[in-house]
Amino acid sequence: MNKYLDICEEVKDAINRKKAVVALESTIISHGMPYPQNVEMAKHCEAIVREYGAVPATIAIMDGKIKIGLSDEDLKILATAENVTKVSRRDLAQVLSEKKLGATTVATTMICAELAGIKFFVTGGIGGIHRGYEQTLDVSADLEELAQTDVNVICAGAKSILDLPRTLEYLETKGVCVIGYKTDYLPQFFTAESEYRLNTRMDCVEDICSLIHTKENLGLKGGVLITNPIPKENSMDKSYIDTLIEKAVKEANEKGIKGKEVTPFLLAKIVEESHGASLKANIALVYNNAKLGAKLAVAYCNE
Ligand code: PSU
Ligand code: MN
Repeated sequence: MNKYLDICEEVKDAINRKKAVVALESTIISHGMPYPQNVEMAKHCEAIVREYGAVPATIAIMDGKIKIGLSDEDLKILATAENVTKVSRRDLAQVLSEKKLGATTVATTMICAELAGIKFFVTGGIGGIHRGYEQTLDVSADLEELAQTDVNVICAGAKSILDLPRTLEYLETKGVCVIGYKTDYLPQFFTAESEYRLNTRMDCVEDICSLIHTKENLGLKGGVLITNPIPKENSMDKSYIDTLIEKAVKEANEKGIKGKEVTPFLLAKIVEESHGASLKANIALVYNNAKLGAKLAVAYCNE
């Protein structure tokens, strides 16, 4: 086993017995949502994964180790500490070697999950190509990771804080299969639908698992991206949320926010401007993803 891995007993046992395990990220806790909703979300996500028959494995960087399977106390630290580093691929070796406290992004959670032998990973939304990419070259490392790391990611699409058509083009170029679960269109995080048509739609977990097995048998690298629309009853009004997003992106530009600060800034701004309505939607879609992720992990093991 990799010397940096610190896997809790329950997760280790499930991996060894080839039982269903679902990885969960921690940047969504430390940088994606305010306290105390972030820690409640993290705990309830784990409960949902269990309810659907899989073992949850939340991942973070602590004390020079990649910790997989966190205690309630660990979750509270990530949710409240001021000094949590947002760890993407670039930052992983540094944060480990300096023994700093780190929260893993989608990219880094994929790296760590693969090291541990975990095949499925649930998040809210992935990073992508930012608007204004022509000037900034701001492309999330999440996209590169999906192209090279064998972990399948369940998300609610991506927020329109990003340039979604370019994000889809990039994923196509990198050979990432994007599946719409019960939808023909890319879910747009806060809203169930968008105008961006996907190449692949699947309506049951068995079909998705069969595609994943086929990809693996072919030796094709990278993760499959399963996009799961926010439930209808939680879906927000599109023109309302789009207005808030426009405003947040404009403010980020004016303030000269750059690099890894961009996404957390936009997420916090949108929560503030919507008086918490976007946070409620965000939490609902994560729960919905946790359910689908657990079902997929179980179906994959049963094949
Ligand atoms: N998008 C969301 N919520 C999040 C993130 C993205 O809607 O919490 C987090 C994820 O951890 C993702 C990271 O991997 O932000 C992307 O950051 P960047 O754009 O700096 O790559
Ligand atoms: Mn970026």
